[in-house]
Amino acid sequence: MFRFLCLSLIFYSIISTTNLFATDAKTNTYPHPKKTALIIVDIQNSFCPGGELPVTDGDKVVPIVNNLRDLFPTVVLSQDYHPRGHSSFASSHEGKAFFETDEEGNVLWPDHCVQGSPGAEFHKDLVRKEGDLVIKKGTNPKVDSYSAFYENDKKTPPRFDDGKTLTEVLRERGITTLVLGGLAYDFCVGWTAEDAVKDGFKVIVVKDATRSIAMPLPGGKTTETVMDERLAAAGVEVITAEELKARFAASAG
Ligand code: VGL
Ligand code: ZN
Repeated sequence: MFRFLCLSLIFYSIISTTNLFATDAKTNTYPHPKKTALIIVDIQNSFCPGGELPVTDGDKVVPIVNNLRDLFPTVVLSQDYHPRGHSSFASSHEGKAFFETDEEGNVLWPDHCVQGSPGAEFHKDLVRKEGDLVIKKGTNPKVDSYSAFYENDKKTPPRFDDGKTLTEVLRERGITTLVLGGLAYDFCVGWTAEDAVKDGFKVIVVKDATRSIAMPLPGGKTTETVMDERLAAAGVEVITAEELKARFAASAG
């Protein structure tokens, strides 16, 4: 009997240690889903087919993002929200066409996401729920903001109506990891991902939940291939929606 008890104890310890290790391995390869937030970047009419700055197949990300959102207790939507006559619009610069750059090298765009216009609204099929956080950006007439964390001056954060920054709100909720999708990969998604890394978050971009503007650059590169390189250098993981789901399944419970 004593022998049996001892053996059971040994077995029990082996099993529980193995389990412990398994749990550790899982939490190491994937942080807890409860500490992970989804950031849906700029899925607005201006960036979808028919909009003023359409991203090819921009609307195709809508069902993919809709399908992912229930994995996350915190969902943030960023909204590009420019005042009329914004400095990032080519129309505000005499003699400039869109996709050219201004005197400081900033890319100039067609008028888009103008406050109060249909272009600024989220795509009609994008699922939104009570409790979603909406962060508006690009509201400063003089400075553009590709990122939802910092304007293009790299220091002024866009703020929620209560004055808090996105980083503050995410930290309050104990969020350590961010999953990003939306438009456009090579501008607002990519810049948001880079700033999130700077503020200490682990960042995953779901590539098939994004589309790129893909402006051609000298040397055969595009703004998309350059962003691939930038995100790799920043330590951002770029994976597919299927891969993300598999990881969540593996780390659940
Ligand atoms: C964006 C250009 C200008 C974007 C926003 O959401 O990627 N791109 N404003
Ligand atoms: Zn914009």
